[in-house]
Amino acid sequence: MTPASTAAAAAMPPSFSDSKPRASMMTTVHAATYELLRRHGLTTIFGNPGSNELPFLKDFPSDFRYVLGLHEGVVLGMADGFAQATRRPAFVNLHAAAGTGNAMGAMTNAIASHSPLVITAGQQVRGMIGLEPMLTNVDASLLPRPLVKWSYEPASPQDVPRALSQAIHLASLPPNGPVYLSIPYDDWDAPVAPQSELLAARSVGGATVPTRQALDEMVGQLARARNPVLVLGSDVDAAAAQHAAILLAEKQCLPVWIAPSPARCPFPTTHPHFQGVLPAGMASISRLLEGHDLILVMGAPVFRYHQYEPGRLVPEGANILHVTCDPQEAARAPAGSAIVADIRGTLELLADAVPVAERALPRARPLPRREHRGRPGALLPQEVFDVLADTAPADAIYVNESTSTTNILWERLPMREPGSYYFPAAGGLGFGIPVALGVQLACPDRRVIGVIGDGSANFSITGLWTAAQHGIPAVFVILNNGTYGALRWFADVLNVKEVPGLDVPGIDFCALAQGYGVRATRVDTARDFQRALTHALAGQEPVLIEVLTHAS
Ligand code: TZD
Ligand code: CA
Repeated sequence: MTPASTAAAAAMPPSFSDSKPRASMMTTVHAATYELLRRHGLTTIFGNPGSNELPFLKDFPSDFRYVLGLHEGVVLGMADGFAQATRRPAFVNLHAAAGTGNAMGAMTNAIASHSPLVITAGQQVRGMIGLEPMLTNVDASLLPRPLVKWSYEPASPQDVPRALSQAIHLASLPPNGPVYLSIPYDDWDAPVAPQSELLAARSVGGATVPTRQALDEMVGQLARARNPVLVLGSDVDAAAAQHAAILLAEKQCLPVWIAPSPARCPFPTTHPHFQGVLPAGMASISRLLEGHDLILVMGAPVFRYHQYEPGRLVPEGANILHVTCDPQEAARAPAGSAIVADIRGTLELLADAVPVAERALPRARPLPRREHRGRPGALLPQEVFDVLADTAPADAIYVNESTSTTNILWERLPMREPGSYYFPAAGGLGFGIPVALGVQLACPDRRVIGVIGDGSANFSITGLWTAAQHGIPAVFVILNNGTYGALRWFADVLNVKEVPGLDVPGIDFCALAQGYGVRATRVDTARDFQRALTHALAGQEPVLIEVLTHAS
């Protein structure tokens, strides 16, 4: 600025600025959006940028942090872990159609686990969308549609802050879940609509609890039941309602199962009422619950099956009473009566309303034997979990993506605290590494241990780079058995032979980790694993431990 222009500016009469439009009317969509995000505590942006996103990211405010993932599956997974562990919405920024497409595998898990994700993607400039230039998101709102609760491209720049406000509220209204907004990149400098500042002050609540009559009916059904059982799902943990589940189980002397294919741990596995995780097949579930006349299912779909096992949906003479936060889950269940309600509110009311029952205490679940036959050159999966049980802190958080060893994990790992376990709710792989990072960012006072198969790890291996760059101290235990173990098991279930593409030999995970800047070590005995794990847990940086394992 020349001295003359400085003088001219200084000489401007005060009335000059008064004659401008009012400050709020001059606010840009960009400024209003960051203010809205700030008000909602969404100051961490998980993203991978492209040309369409640069105008959104310009002048990045210093009170925000950007967590870069090198692939959008990693970006979405990190946000998913962060949202689940904080039990709050997380913000994602993807690149248009290609970036959204890369993230969609991870969205299958996010919608199934009711993760509140506010997913945004940049779009080409409004004036060119119809010409389908490079990096256009053609039919943007259609692209992720089955995997989000709501998908939208604002009809004008002025609609962007309002649409974002709608997205944040929808993501965190029950059932929580991902939402998607596509935003053309010429919207950011546009002025906002009048009174946009009212958006940031809004609050929208949605928890509903059963009516007095419905609650009395539930209490009555429990009182009349001869042999009731409690089946708890992931949403009990998502709702931070473990304490109420424990109280209900103890007052009513209920045996407690975890619903099939759990994505979280809703009940302490060390509790004497805990019976285990139900298998993911109709016939097996009915066999295990045989003899119960009331099956009270809280916070799970009825049920998340995997293998097709034709058989009874419900054991003979049993009734299902199902409480879920998700109307879709309630409506699609094949049997039982369902109530759509807030899981924590309902559990607390119910636990309070029921009397102390005079039933026999449930039998304790048998614990697995600890002796290992021990074969040279590699560990048995059970040895891996016994070392983890002996060595990890009592409040460790496990992110499990070792598919063929999941049953062994549930038998052997003690998980006492809420928020101790995460697994891909829809079975989509690529979850483990990024979700471990997101959970570790959300819970700096606890240690996250990713237990990840060699097959699964490769779907999002680039997450190791983010771990190194941000110094996120998760420990990655890679179980390297050289194969897609779960698919070998499934081939047996289906009785199919000679299937190609099931082995993944020749991958050096230590070299991969070091290439991305993460310290790594390879072990093939329980002793060395224990030593490596102890060392990793003593430090404060990410470490990868490649454990050679026998197929289970
Ligand atoms: N691709 C994606 C995105 N999700 C999937 N679920 C699969 C493929 C299919 N799949 C499974 O369902 S389990 C599995 C595959 C490939 C094998 C995983 O192998 P792993 O673990 O090494 O991680 P195990 O313990 O050897 O099974
Ligand atoms: Ca494997």
